[in-house]
Amino acid sequence: MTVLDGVLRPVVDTIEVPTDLLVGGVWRPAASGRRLEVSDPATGTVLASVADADPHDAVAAVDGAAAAAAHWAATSPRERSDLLMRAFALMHERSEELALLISLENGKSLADARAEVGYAAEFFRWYAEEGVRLRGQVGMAPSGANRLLVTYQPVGISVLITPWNFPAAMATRKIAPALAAGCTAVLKPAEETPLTALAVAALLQEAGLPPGVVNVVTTSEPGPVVEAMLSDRRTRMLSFTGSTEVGRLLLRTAADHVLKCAMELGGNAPFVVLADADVEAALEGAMVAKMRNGGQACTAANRFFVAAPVHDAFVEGLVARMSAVRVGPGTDESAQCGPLINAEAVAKVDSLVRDAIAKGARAVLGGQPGEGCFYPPTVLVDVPPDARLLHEEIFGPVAPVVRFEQEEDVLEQVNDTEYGLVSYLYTADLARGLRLSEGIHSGMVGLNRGLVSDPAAPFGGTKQSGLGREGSTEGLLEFMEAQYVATSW
Ligand code: TXE
Repeated sequence: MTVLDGVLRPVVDTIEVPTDLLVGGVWRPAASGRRLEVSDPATGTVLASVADADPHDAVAAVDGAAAAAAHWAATSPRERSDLLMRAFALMHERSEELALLISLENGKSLADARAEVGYAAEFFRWYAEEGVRLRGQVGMAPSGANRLLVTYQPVGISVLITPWNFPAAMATRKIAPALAAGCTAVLKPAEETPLTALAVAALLQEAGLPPGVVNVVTTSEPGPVVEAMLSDRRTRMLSFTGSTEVGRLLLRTAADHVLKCAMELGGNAPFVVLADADVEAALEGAMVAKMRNGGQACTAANRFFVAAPVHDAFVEGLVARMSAVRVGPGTDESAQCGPLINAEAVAKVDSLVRDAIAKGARAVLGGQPGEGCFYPPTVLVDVPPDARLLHEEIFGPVAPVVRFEQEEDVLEQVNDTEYGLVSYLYTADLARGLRLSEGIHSGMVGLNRGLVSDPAAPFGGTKQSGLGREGSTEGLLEFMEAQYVATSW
């Protein structure tokens, strides 16, 4: 058990939470000796300090991944699968402690944190199963001259960069397919939530992770540290989840080295309620799509488009449900919505709400920041088309509602965004829903569902929401390269 400072020790007593870097199978401090403080967004209390890496540490982590690469790529799919299965079982065993840790450093409610741990663990299980099922192809060239043998090889050393909003699930969604594919990896978690990532790495070690297969680098300076990782000639793959802005920056660096990239970026999800929809079901879905993680999810419903005949009933129901949400520190068992991640996030949400109100929107619930990092559930109506929050990711518990008359007009508004991650659509007519889904430019559609995430499904977006998919077989293939052998017999 590693030493923890601050208040974390008495709270998380049964889970091993290292606070150093994991490099080549060894936990060690940053070369500079610097530390990075991690605090609870609900109270501002410092929970612990972790190693604060610089570019030298980043290169050492790539050294670790490189030293393990050949051996790991040569292990059998079954061996890799067994490790992932053990990690799955351990994650379940430790789910309460992990949920508490997530809730402490991220602020989300314990219910959301428990759901995240369950979801995160499923990636270990799903890829444990999928990794042993992968098949290549054999075909005959159309000319009949030769046979075409296609097999899949691990892409190589992968740099995994994760955000703070799902600190466990975003890590396992990348680690599990990378390991199943036979890749070694360097994980760089968000500076706000490094403890969960370190706990996941410790759990993998307990499951039997060989040295160097996963390395973890925590830092307060992601720019130069990630630059050093991506510029290292041994790195072959970048898997990133975060803002479109940073994603764009990293794609430029990746271009210099022609790295394979999987990018999960921002979203601006529309939530459309057609006139024939079951309003109660739509409200239930809306609460999940909007309020999971206090709205801090790339899949969060960002814009509500509601057909005129059901608009008032929907708004009334939404206000009733949103006003009943209990806001408080995530670790308080009765809280349903925790604080936002930090003061900047509160300022961003506030500026988006102020802008909408200045342009004519009305707050029928909330609309003013709370104490500290808390922002109350907010419902805005009569939101004009030029309000910034219809075009930018809100990342908070704010629901802007737009009334529409015609189905044709709503499709145009839905697609009027640079993002294309997920859309939600409620209608009683399945054929109509499927037809509309085809006209929506997004990688995922929740048809009469407010939650789309599933380890077995290809998660990802179109347009500026990203490149590639995570989860499902597609997520495994992101970490692989097809190799074709031409031969005659
Ligand atoms: O994300 P960043 P932030 C969106 C959301 C949110 C906004 C800002 O709208 O309000 O982004 O959040 C690393 N080089 N999403 O600032 O900065 C960083 O350390 C290399 C959507 O927290 O993109 C972290 O590991 N790496 C999103 C990761 O990038 C850099 C989830 C994400 O941080 C870097 C999070 C740099 N120069 C925020 N700068 C989603 N799609 O779910 C930062 N990072």
